[in-house]
Amino acid sequence: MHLERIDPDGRGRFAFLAYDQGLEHGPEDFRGNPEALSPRFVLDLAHAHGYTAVVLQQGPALATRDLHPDVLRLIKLNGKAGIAKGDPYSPLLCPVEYAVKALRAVAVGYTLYPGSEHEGRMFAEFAEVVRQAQAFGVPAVAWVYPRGKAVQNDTAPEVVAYAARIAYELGADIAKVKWSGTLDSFRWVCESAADTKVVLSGGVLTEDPREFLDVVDKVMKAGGAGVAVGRNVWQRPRADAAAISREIIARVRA
Ligand code: FBP
Repeated sequence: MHLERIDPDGRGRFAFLAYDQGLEHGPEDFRGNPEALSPRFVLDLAHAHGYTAVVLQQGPALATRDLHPDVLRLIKLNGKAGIAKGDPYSPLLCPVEYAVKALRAVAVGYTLYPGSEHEGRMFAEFAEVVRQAQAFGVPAVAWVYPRGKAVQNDTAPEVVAYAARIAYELGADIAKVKWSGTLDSFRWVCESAADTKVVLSGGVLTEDPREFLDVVDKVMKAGGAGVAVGRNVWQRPRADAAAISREIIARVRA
């Protein structure tokens, strides 16, 4: 029931435009396309191309509260900067209630780092986010990124499949995971998530957009539910960002 707002046709296909990298990676990510320093750039794209929702932290969500009211918002509830090294912990920064009532969230997101020595705190916080999200009738999306000194290879198929399964076990509606390298292995990732829908995490900008679109094709063939992409869209100048957006949406909606 609570997926309705972000899945009006009930097909279980999603194209999220992720814009939380300003916190996670810092302004370096915007250097190649300074227009993207403002969230207006991604909101314009989402408005023009029909992304399912944009992913925003509290600050950009507040700053753009009245911009493009038709564009749905997935509010990222936790986050951390990329400055400290070591096993990551990403604390809850925004409660579900505030996201829904003040920031117009139609979905909420939380990043888990399985393998980190702090995984237990994040699992517990996310489990509570799921319960709150159920109470407010919004879907909970888990970014699941195995990370920390215990994790040798975060894109190995068995590691990505485990990430997808963790999302299911904790009650996520949607899991956002990294590409596991092949169509067959990603099929196993999607199967491992059982009833939780799996979307691809975009990753670093590929110079040739066809390289990224080829991965999107494989994800959809493998049973993926779509993408949550950021840099591969908004690190391109406006015309190129529009062009790749059309291609992404066409593949996800096909
Ligand atoms: P991209 O499409 O730009 O890779 O964004 C996906 C994302 O999950 C963002 O939502 C998040 O800010 C970032 O990647 C985290 O990246 P990292 O894997 O470097 O922590």
